[in-house]
Amino acid sequence: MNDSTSPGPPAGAAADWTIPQDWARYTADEHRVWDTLFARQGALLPGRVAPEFLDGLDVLKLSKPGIPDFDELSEVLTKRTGWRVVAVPGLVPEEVFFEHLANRRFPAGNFIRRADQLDYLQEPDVFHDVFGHVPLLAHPVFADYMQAYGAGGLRAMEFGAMHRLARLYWYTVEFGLVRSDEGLRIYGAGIVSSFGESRFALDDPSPNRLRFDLARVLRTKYRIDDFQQTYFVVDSFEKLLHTTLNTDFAPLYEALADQPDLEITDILPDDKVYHRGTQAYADGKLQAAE
Ligand code: HBI
Ligand code: FE
Repeated sequence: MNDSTSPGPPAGAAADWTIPQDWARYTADEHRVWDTLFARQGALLPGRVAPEFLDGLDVLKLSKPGIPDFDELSEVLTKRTGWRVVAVPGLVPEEVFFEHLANRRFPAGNFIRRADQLDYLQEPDVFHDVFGHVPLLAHPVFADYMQAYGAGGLRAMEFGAMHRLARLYWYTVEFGLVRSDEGLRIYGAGIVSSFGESRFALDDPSPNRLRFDLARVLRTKYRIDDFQQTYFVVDSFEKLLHTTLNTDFAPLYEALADQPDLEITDILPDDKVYHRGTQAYADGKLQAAE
């Protein structure tokens, strides 16, 4: 009996919205799109991306040409961190998504963008999900964070705090940066899988880069249709996991209830600022839009 608020699974999908990946169905063109995207990011990411991401690519043998077979991927991944990759037709309702993460199942789109859409993505496709998200699931600490996030998401729904957990996901799992001895590094899947944003996120003077603070992120709005205008930097994956596991979210939600949301480009007096953005990109876009 599914919750009346969310639609049931589409035809052909199981109650948890999973579908067969049907790997044999992919065409040579679709495999070629994956190879093109992989080659572009593979050339761009070394020196930009957290080294743990590259280790994940390596361990999961993702440099093998063509769209990965989720069963093969899950074989290796479960031995490492207990995670599996399951195929879904696209975005799934929040509670279905959290339930999968809480059980160490990563729901990955089984479709890939067209060759004329390399840089534009409506919904997370197999390249965003598998190239962007899966390599870090081979890293034990990050794998535990993702499971803790899923469990936290299920609890957040009871507090009506889903929108806050969505922000935490957005500013870490999707668009997070991490500190390293050599400087800031990318780890968010939304950046890692994007040719343009893999450079913008680290090099462009436009966006803010602020030190991650849980309460701060839970108050901060985000946008889904363009490059981010603020990135949050975690000290390490260990600290991100520790914070998530050791925070009692209920009193935190209480405390945040009467604090106003923060605009995307806001910088607070007690923010630790790695870079105060010029916001030129956003202004440029806005001018273009006017
Ligand atoms: N469904 N397949 C899929 N992939 C996602 O990344 C995803 C989702 N549903 C909801 C969702 N993400 C976000 O709302 C998260 O913040 C929960
Ligand atoms: Fe994603």
